[in-house]
Amino acid sequence: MSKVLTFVLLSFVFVVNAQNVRHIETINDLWNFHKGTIEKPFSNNGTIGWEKVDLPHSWNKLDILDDEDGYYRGDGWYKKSLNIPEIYKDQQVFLLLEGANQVTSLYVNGKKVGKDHIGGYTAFTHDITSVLQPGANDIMIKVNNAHNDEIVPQAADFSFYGGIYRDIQLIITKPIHFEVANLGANAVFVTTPKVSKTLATVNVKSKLIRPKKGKYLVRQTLYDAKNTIVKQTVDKSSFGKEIISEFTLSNPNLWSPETPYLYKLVSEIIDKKETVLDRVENPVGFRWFHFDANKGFFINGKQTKLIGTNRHQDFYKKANAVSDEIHRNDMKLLKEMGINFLRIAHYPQDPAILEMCNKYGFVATLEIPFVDKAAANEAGKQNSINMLKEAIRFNYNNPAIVAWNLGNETTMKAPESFGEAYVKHFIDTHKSLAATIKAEDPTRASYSVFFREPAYQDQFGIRVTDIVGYNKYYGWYLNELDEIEGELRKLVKASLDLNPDKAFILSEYGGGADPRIRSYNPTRFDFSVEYQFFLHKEYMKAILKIPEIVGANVWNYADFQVEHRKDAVPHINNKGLLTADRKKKDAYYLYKALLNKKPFVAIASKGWKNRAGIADSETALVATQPFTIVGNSKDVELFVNGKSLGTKTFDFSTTTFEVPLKNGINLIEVISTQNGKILKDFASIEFTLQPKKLKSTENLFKEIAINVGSNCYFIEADNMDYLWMPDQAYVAGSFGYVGGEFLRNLSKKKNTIGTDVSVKGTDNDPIYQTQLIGIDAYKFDVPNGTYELSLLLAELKTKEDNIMDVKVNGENIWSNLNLKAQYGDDRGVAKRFLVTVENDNGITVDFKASKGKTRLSGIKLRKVN
Ligand code: GCB
Ligand code: CA
Repeated sequence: MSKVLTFVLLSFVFVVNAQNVRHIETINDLWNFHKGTIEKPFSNNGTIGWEKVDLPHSWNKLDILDDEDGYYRGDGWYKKSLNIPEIYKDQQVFLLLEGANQVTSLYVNGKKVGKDHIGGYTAFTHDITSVLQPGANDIMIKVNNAHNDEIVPQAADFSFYGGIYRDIQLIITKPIHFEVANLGANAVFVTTPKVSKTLATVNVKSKLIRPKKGKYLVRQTLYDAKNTIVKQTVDKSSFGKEIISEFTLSNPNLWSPETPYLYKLVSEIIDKKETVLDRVENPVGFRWFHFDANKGFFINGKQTKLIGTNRHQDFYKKANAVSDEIHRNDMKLLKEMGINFLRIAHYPQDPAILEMCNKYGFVATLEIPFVDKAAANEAGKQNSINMLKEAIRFNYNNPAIVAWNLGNETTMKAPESFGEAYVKHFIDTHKSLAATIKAEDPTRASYSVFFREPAYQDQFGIRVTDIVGYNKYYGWYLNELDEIEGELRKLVKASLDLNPDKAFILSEYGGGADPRIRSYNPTRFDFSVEYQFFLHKEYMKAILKIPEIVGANVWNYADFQVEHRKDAVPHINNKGLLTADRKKKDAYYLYKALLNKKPFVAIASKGWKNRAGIADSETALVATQPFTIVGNSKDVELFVNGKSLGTKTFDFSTTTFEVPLKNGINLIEVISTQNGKILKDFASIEFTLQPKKLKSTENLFKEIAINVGSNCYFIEADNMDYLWMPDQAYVAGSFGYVGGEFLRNLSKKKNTIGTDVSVKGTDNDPIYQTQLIGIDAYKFDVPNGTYELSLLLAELKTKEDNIMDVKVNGENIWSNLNLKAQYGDDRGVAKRFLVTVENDNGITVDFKASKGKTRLSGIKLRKVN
């Protein structure tokens, strides 16, 4: 009893003391920033013309998204005057930069400090004590994000944003302290060499910066999750030597995805009088794990299928300058979705990410940005090794991490195409990196991720890590949805045939979805939210069926910005389950229904609020459309405008109702019960009912917009959610096209609808990217009246000349139209015409080519009078 009391008191004393032994503060506010090179950086020219910025900061926040190719890659300068607080006598002062992309030089009072830091994603620390002066100190930091042959990434499907995009910490210690700058920023290394249900060993390696003389001790104190001391040891330190502290704990609370129990380890330097001189905290999680190539991943003896996502550090219009709050919110949304696995791709990320992986129980892998291609020269190899060491040392004490990944799709650019010297460095880099992982951290698996068939990698002998990952986009870049399971089985078998003991992770899979694109007839590469939903459903079925897929990560948690991407939204890779500004897409709810353990039901498409459709019949005042409901209960009842449509049973957490929708607001409600708990979701849908016959007197025609050449609806998000309907072949009494074919993308054996050209002069690329080629006419069987007719056109990547005439009801409205000659390449053009219909014949728009082919991307008709 009395012992417990002493411990409680002790811990109280420590907390008070803690303030006094190591000072850490962020210095993010009010930097002066200048983009570009500076002739005389240290001439006293002040900061006139400099911009005031706060960290995290990137100078590429907006230039990724504009219509111009490329983004600024060069120097950026940060400058600040800093008064260093006097905390201790003879204090040591450090600057820790959590991340700056990608070469960073530090100058204090005009003097260069240390070497340039190479690599944009790892933390590093400089000791600035010797260059400080009393009072104000000039801190200048130059960051450069230009391409550099000696630094990875050389190429990748993400943007290499420049800037100091993570926190800077000012760290002040006493002259005696735990080493701060050990290749990065951590020098206390915690492992748990033996863990079982009954006993765990903790091993702590540390190094002291201390005077030769004097007796200094290292005290390790382990606290449980209630902040109660459960163990304490004290070890002697001798000058210049690493200190190893080791102790055991019986009946440890184990860390696992279900119960991510964390202890806290406080490492202190004390003197004979037990005065605390320095203090460092680390999380400790007790778990043991292994990968079995046939049976899967085991943690604490329990087989656990690892399911989760990949994640980039990227946010809409913020580049990579993402706050800790956003990082933590991402992790919270993933927790809500129910994952137990996170691939931190394609580079080390903010400490906030791993903090939350530890707390939420996400098993994690972490990698360096050796992506697509090697920096194939000696310096490039050394830089890669160094980066990996920094990554491992800085992130070492996170129990969530189970594997270090040396690279991603490193054979993306066929090595042999760069010649022999490249191949040699390339192979050597893989081997050295794999060896570095084993040397730095034998407690975790080494890992590498590829995308080509296993045999391709083997010709170079680069499948040298403990486990392997594959990125495969069946049902997207290649193959159709119904081939996913078969293809995955073949791939896993090929990998295991070559290396029977290397566990297989499906490190990436997914497909793009633009929340503005919706379809009841989704097809591969149409970027509809619905296609993405079906794709993930097929993948999850297959992944859960194949035991040799030890783990899987969706590509990607959220959409991210890439300069060179030309998808539905140019510059955005939209394979996210959430948008780049973190709005949930339908597939997010599917995963939540499948993975999260709490009772859950949702209308998957509730984010799609403005809808339209053609009335079921000439006299009907409703149009019937499918609604998919997701949930983890047995069944669900759906109500539309208060009327029940009955109850349906979930199959693989999904079920679909055919719902009649009337013109105006429709309230959809779903109700389900699970273990006596009532679950509900609802959506309010604003519906535009289009008459089946445009001359209907019950339901008058007002306006229609058609996404010509597409099976998809398109929502003009930045235009009051204005809705474009999918196209149809002409139906008498209604509307539609006559003649022509949907434009298809035939490259890379895709044969998909539409094309992936970034269209100039518009944000509504998907309207223009889909079109009818060789169209003869577009017809609307509308009543007499005056109409506003809009035609949307674009000539995308055409070679030959195309000239056409457009007529309405026989009258020329647009003659000798040569889009390319008159408007330039790849530009969206929209024109409005007034048309009067008097003879009951409706509207026929005729297209006739005098050279090449006719085309049409979108058409809109509005009755004016
Ligand atoms: C991959 C890459 C990833 C890309 C992704 C894609 O395999 O590893 O960086 O973003 O494919 O979307 O194509
Ligand atoms: Ca179109």
